[in-house]
Amino acid sequence: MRLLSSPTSPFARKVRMLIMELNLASSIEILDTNPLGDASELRQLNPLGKVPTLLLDNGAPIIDSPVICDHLILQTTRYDLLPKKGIGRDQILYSQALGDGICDAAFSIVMELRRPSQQQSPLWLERWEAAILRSIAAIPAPLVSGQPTNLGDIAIAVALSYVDFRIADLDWRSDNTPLAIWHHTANQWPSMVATAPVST
Ligand SMILES: N[C@@H](CCC(=O)N[C@@H](CS)C(=O)NCC(=O)O)C(=O)O
Repeated sequence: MRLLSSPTSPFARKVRMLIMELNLASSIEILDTNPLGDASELRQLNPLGKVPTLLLDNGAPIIDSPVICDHLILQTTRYDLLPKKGIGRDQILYSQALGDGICDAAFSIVMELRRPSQQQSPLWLERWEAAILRSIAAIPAPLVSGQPTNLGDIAIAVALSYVDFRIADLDWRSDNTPLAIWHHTANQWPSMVATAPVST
């Protein structure tokens, strides 16, 4: 299998972390791809032109990080990370959606701030920032911090690190101390350390 990925994409990071947690690193080749550059192979596989995109050995693409994660967990039967059904599954998918939504809003802020200042929308910048802070406040408190216990933990850890990486001056910690303590430990998980983004 091949994963079209980017070193700074939080969605790709979530999948790369899961690959490590599932011990699949030797069977998935990671291909660095810049979705904002000349990404013709990416667009052929994924008309949305987004990373991550997983290419199966049979040539079929799988797009959208939650779908990729679900596929990999099903293949490895690691249902502790995402059960096949039940309330536990719903809660984990809620956390994942919250984490991914935080990343969507943070990515939008990054892109908006790259536009000429006179074209930037203060209204949208404020809406995205407010959505990030509201969502962080709504994150269900993770109980275990020694290792990621499920896909939701991975998504939340990645999202908080992406906010730190791209919107470093946003103070989300003051009002969310237990989460900040949990995130400090999560930052030391081997799969977090190995996938940490480098500024571009
Ligand atoms: N819902 C998608 C979001 C993926 C996404 O937005 N990826 C960004 C990079 S962080 C991207 O490739 N953007 C390229 C573009 O929007 O043209 C997922 O979870 O995989």
